[in-house]
Amino acid sequence: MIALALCACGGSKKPMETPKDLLVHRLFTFAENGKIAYGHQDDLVYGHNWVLTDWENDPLERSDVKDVTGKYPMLVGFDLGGIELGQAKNLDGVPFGLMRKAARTHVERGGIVTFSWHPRNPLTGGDAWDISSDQVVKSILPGGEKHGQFMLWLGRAADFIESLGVPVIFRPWHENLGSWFWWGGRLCTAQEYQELFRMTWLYFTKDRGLTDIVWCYSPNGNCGPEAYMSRYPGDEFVDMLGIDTYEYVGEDGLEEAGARYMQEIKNQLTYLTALSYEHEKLMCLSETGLEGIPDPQWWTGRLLPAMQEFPISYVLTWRNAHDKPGHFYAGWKGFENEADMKAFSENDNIVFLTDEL
Ligand code: BMA
Repeated sequence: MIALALCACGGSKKPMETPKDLLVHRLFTFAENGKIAYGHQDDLVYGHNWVLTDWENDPLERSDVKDVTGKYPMLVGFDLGGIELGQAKNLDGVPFGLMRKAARTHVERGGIVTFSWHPRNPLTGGDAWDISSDQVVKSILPGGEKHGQFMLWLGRAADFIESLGVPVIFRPWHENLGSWFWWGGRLCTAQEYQELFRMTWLYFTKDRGLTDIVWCYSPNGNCGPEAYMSRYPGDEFVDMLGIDTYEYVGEDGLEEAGARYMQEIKNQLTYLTALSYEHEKLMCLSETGLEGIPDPQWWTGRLLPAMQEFPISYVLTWRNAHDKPGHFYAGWKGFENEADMKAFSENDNIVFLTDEL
């Protein structure tokens, strides 16, 4: 972990001083001590069977994760989808005002926030999953017909992040090896993808001076190191190597799905560990989960043993939707398999908000 120690102070000998330096150092310290912080998408803003209505006057003390484990997650993830159009709510109905309040509240409590972004398709007007054209990325790069409009979109995302006033982990253009988003593998060339990532970084960092951002590159998993690096934007633009990998239950059933998932996690984190040393980057399991958690020992029997040997700073499970009953990736009060998540939260190597390092 010596190599990572260098990156914790920006790869130079300058003292750690900025909010970003402190956040990087904190993330590094988890990994250095063999700990993994736990994160949950959209925690604090809604849960499996509740949603905040009068959020301006709410102390934001509700959390499915806290209901089950007694503790808030160390990280909370939010999604910016919709900010690009200046919408009041994101693509999952979360008011951006609430998101800002929740992010600040969580950081004040000692937590860490991370942002993903499912922006709409700037060429067709469809959503992030509109893959009807393979010209979208090209159209928003300099010289492209949608470049000007897209820079306005980047501007709105930057305005929001700036308005938070707290350091964040940002992982734009995620799951870019699959072809389900308009920036995906078959929808643009590697060079176009890299230009998009660098253009985003340059705009935020240089044009807007938003330097308290930890940039995470997070392709979807099920690939090898060559594929992972094939669209890597470059060391200058990335602080953290992430991977998004889910468990899917196929016709062969839960047992096989769990075994397959564990193997995939181990394979991916093995090469990611090597890459993180080589490139002096932090690493994380940026998204994971088993939808509906039908496996009563998923947390302690699958996730924990698959990831615990690797120096990832955090793992984040996806959201507990309030409007899609089976779409949840953390326990909730009354869920039949909730005890296993509580056991996971009591493991010495898993860090929730109030846990001591
Ligand atoms: C997906 C699902 C969708 C959601 C999107 C963005 O994985 O959870 O319901 O709209 O993420 O949060």
